[in-house]
Amino acid sequence: MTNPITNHAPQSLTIRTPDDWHLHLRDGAMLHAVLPWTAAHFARAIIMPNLVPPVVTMAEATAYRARILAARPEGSVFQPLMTLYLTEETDPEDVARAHASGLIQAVKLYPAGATTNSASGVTDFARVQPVLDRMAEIGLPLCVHGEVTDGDIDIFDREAVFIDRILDPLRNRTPGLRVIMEHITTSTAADYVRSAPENLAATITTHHLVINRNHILAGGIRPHYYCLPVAKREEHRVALVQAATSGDARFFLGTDSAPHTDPAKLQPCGCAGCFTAPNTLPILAHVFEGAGALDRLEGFTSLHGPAYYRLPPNESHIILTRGTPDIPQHIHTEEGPVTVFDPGFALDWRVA
Ligand code: OTD
Ligand code: ZN
Ligand code: ZN
Repeated sequence: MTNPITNHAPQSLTIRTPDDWHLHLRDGAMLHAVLPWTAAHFARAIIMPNLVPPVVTMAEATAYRARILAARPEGSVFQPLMTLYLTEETDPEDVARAHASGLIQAVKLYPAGATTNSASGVTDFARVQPVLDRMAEIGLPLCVHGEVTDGDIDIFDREAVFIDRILDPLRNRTPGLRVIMEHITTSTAADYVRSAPENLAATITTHHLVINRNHILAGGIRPHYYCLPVAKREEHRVALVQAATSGDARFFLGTDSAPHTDPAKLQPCGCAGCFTAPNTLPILAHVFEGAGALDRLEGFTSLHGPAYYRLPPNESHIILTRGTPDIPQHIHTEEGPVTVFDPGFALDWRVA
């Protein structure tokens, strides 16, 4: 099935309703504008806590969850799966309570300064060890933004250096801690995930399956492709497609859909993030079909994630059909327009 445009190409595909295991919904007007796009295709999503100020405590996550539920479109049953933002002041008992109550599914580790709104992240990893130990004890997963932030490390090397200097030592001194490497961008990270027999998985974004660094920088700079971790060489994109389409249950979808208004992106120091919530499923169908792996799409979008998070897969299904999806180039928000990620190829799958 290497040529998708044959008469034998499937015309429809029914899969369990997908979940998004890494999503930025923001707050206020932006939350209201972007949530319907995710709720239209996804049953659940792991909600990233990098608001300003960040979602650090159980009380803050409770309040944020209520705001998300209130912003759902009429009739939507979308479920936000909450996370707490790990800081050096995080109280292990607050985390344990939030987990025991069913409120949170994970804690998110940002190295300080690694990405958008990560200033309150971790600098001294010894100071968060009691939280990590408690999480290992209660089986609560840690989502990791895996990049070092040292100014002397080249931005294209930050993920690989993080694995050696931070992540591998952290996992070794915290036996039993269940880790998700978020938005992996390199073959190095994919290989590292494969090397672990247990307690390690990775999310892969929509955009890192599609763009490499040339798409951002060659022939003019394209701010809408700038995100963190920054896209790497083509060989790494190919390795990510291989991992995502392999059927290996350690890899699953986390879109990292991260909306910023056009004015925030198109300036001398523009914001990082790609807004992929509206067209992720058509893009993924295209990528998986191109890899001859349409039959593995459901695992990536709907089965591997729940299995790792120890949640049941969704009972409901969605149907993808052949045809051009109706997706705008940008959406309007009270804060300004937000450009939808352009995969650079025509989409011929849509969600029925
Ligand atoms: N990367 N933008 C954002 C977050 C992610 O590292 C991430 O998870 C954001 O805007 O919140 C981005 O490029
Ligand atoms: Zn991140
Ligand atoms: Zn993110």
